Amino acid sequence: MTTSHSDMANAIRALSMDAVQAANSGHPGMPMGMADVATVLFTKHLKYDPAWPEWPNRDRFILSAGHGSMLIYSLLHLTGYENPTMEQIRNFRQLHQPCAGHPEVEELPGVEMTTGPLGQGLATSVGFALAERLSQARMGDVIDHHTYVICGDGCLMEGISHEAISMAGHLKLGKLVVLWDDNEICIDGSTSATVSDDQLARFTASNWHVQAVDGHNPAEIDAALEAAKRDDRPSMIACKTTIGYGAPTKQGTNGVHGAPLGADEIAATREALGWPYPTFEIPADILDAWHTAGKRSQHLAEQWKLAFDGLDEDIKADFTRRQNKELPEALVDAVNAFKKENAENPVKVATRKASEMALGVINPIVTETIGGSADLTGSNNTKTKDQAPITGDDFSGRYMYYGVREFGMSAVMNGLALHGEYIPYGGTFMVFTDYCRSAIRLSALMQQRVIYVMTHDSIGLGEDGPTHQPVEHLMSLRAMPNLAVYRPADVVETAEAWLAALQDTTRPSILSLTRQGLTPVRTTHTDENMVAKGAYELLAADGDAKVTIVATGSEVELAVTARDTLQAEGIPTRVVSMPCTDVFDQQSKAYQDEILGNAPINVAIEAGIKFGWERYVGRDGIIIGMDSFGASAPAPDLYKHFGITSEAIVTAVKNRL
Ligand SMILES: Cc1ncc(C[n+]2csc(CCOP(=O)(O)OP(=O)(O)O)c2C)c(N)n1
Ligand SMILES: [Mg+2]
Repeated sequence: MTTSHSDMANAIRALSMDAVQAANSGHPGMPMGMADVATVLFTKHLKYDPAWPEWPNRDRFILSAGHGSMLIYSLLHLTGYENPTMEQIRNFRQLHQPCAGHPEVEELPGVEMTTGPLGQGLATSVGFALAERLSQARMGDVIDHHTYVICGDGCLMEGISHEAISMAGHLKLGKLVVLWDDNEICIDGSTSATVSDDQLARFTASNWHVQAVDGHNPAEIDAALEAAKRDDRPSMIACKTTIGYGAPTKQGTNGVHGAPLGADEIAATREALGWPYPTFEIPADILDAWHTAGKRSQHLAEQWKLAFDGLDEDIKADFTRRQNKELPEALVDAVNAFKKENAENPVKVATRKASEMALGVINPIVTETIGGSADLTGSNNTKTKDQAPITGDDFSGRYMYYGVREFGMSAVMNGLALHGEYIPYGGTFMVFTDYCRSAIRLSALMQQRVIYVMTHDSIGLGEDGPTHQPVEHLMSLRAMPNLAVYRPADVVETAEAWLAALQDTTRPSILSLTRQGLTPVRTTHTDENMVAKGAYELLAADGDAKVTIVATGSEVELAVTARDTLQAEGIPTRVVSMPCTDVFDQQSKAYQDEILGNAPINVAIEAGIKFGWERYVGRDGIIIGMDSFGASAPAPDLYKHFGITSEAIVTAVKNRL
């Protein structure tokens, strides 16, 4: 006897409503509404092997509507992944349990990314689909998979959906398939109150293939998925569904979006669906049918392993190295040679230029970097000579012209990193980290090595004025957990920051780089990566230190000049360069004490908000920085106007003596 489609879909519905009820919180409506679509996808189309979740050529499935997390937990359990177990599903949303409120990538194999911030799953899926194209261009058909997304009304209302749809259409990402849960319900009620876009026309306008189906009709869903796979454009399937399908009095309303159904409604739903089984119980025949579906692609995974084994040794070794996040051995020596050359022949350049110089060494060696910029390539200095552009017709290149889509770029970079073989880096102006921020936050939360090249990092950018001058950005980014913000002071420090960022495999980095030229401060070579310590003593005091000046990036040279003046006047002064507070905070207390020292007078200087520097110089410390937005004028005038000068340091110190 074959198990019916509806029995299989009802298993998802039952687990979802029961888990939400047990947790007394969560979102039953979406999984119940999309159960039919998900059942067709996971039993007939998605290529995956629960016994080998990391299979590199698996299809990727992204639940962009992350609030419907019980959908993916149900699917993983039913198809036979080791986790979540039924016990873990019973512990939905509990501490130290893998079935978190929203899906978290490091909790469960099979969850490809952390979702919940609406729209970002959709945008990140563009990065997954792009990574597939890049890998196929490099390795041939051994990488050949689809990327499927389930998104909701909310995902499509978010602005980032436009960036994502536009990029995917432009890049002709034909193996990206989006299933839209077209249930016409959001939290506040009917979507008719907030949106009247013709979504199909919107996707069509961006060069997508579109279809509309009854999301409760398995044959229609199946046929649409077939057609989507045949078409060489990215595909969107609008699936008309009833949110909370099966709940007699609550389905089709916002009441079922994000609250437990309640015991009575659950009993009535069991009745209505013809699901007489007890809470958290799946009859053996239905579970068997799901397990069988879960084994559908196992032979493909085995064939893939043989095909992979047959590849050239070099290609295999390189692929495995990238997947393991190991860097080519030649990198460290090459960076050290570059540092030595630049310490011995120092040049005054902007750190954005220094970054380009460093990339000139890094990119030919680390061939997994995928560079890019959000339409500021010439300003961010992100492209090196050896990088050809990636286009919809040729994915062999290594440089993405992301267009003016900062948030989209950042989400795509997350997808590139999550796919497993690439180290994405991308640039825009530092002030527009605000546009990227939610994706930066997901890079950090998901522990992904994404490198943000953020140039024009202070009032030092000059005439473009306060709209373009970051002020609070550095400190606010430093406040984000698991993000390393590097603000190097010259060419050598920039190279060290790049190396540190590349070597940090479980954390994104921001490189905060100047527009204006900087006087070199590191003119004695050492192989040691000083930036990787977070902070270090750049110049010792001549005598018993009376003053410690802590500075970052473009202000380190001001600290050096101030030290010269103070020393000349008999005031022993040390300079600490602090390119990365995040890394410094992780050093031993002994190291931190040694670097911060015990001089009676402590100064911090940075062309950014003063807020936060008390942490390093104490409440009695002198903090030279900003309290307001910037202004439009030449950079030297602005530094004077805002009092961020070496003279200001000297005067403040003398006032304390
Ligand atoms: C960026 C973002 N804004 C707001 C929310 C809070 N939120 C979660 S679900 C939701 C409504 C989503 O509506 P829809 O996508 O139609 O989901 P459905 O109610 O159909 O399940 C909102 C506003 C969020 N998770 N992310
Ligand atoms: Mg909805």
